[in-house]
Amino acid sequence: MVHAKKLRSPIFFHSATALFLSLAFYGWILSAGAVADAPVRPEKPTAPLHERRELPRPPMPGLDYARDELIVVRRDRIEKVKVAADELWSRSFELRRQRDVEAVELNFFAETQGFSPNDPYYPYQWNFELIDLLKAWDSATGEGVVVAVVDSGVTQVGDLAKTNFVPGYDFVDNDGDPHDANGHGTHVAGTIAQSTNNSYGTAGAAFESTLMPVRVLDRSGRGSYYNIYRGILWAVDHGADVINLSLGGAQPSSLLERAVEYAYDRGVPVVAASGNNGSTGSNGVIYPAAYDQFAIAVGAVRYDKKRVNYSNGGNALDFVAPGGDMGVDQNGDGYGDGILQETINGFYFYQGTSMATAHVSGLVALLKEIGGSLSPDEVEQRLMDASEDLGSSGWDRQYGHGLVNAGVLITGEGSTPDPTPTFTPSPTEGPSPTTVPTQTPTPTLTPTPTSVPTATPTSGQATPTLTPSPTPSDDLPDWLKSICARYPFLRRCR
Ligand SMILES: [Ca+2]
Ligand SMILES: [Ca+2]
Ligand SMILES: [Ca+2]
Repeated sequence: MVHAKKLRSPIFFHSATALFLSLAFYGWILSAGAVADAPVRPEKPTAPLHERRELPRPPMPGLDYARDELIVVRRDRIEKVKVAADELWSRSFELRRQRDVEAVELNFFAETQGFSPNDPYYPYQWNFELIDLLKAWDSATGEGVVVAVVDSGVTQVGDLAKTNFVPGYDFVDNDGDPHDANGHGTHVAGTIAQSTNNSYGTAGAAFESTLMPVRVLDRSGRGSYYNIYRGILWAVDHGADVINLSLGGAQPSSLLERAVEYAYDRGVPVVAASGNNGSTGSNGVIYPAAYDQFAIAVGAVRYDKKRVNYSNGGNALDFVAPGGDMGVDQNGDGYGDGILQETINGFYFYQGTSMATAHVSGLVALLKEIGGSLSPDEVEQRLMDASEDLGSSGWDRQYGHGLVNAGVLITGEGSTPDPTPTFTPSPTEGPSPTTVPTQTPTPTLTPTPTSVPTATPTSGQATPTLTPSPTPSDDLPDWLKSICARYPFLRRCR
């Protein structure tokens, strides 16, 4: 199993070297108008890991039942019988042989019949449940809202085939084909708008929104501030309604600040990653997320809603969203708790503030569908009103205003917004160009892909149903077939 610690691969600098490099790079970037491809950070990107694991068959919808109970229908009464979980089958067989028993059934659970997608890997998307997306989908799916993914490009993999796109641009190769040579941008795009309810793969947060792929990061997941600047401006000028920036660098830059200000001034919310090197000092948030006035900075929590140790905090942090923690399996599905989407080479769990950022961009798309022309400040206020306060009471450096919640954001129901006044970071604590990074400058603009479930998703059920549709194997004896028709998940029936 992979540990989050290892994934971060921090590279620490001797402070004198760091000072030299930061000054050198800052000066260079400012004057580097023509040098488009200067790397913004000298350190190596975090290497992708290649642990391959096959995803098991997703559970069938409707197969939720009490694991230690049988319902016995006798001629004159109905009984609920407690049994050991591993004896469900043998006990049901025994009971059925009793003379007065007319039927033995599992004690199934029913549920409300709101929209639930049929994507077979949806059951692995704990991250969507954590922010109550299902509740939002009855009212909003992002239709008509253009989300620019300014990233490593987007490749239209199988589970983006039914997703809406507008043309994008490739600032790395300077052409109109923003394909993804890294995998990061495609994964992020999946979280925002994976084709959903298409009986394939996973779901996306705002699956009827329209993606605008803008490629500014290369094959290794790196990109120059200059290209990022151009990408943001291009997205604004070409009709983006929301800009997702699952990227950032440790160095402040007037270029990046101007870019996010440009978007803000034109009413386009910019959602940006807080960084993955675990820094939570007052200046822990990376750039451009740290430009608090213009960008919505997003950190990461895991399944238990705790901040993940890689997630940067700081005065500029606004919200947290699910970013995942591959080092634990708190939801017990047999996989480290990453964020599962399809990327260029299959369905991967990734973790990072990049993933968290994509969730918030998706939520902004949902909000903009129903809220019309909300300004970036209004969007942020709505998110704030719909966030679940975590950590110390009110705004704090590790969780910002707390965990975003799509259900509350879109339906206005579900939890009580925290009325605490918002924190205003002191301007004197702001970054300066000569800041010596005391922590790792954020590794790359990429998160850390981890285990790779092999991607041959089986077709999902068209509609969840309360009775399983059995497919007993032909090898079974007749007497067993009839049992398996009712209880196809029993060990002897597989
Ligand atoms: Ca899908
Ligand atoms: Ca898990
Ligand atoms: Ca708090």
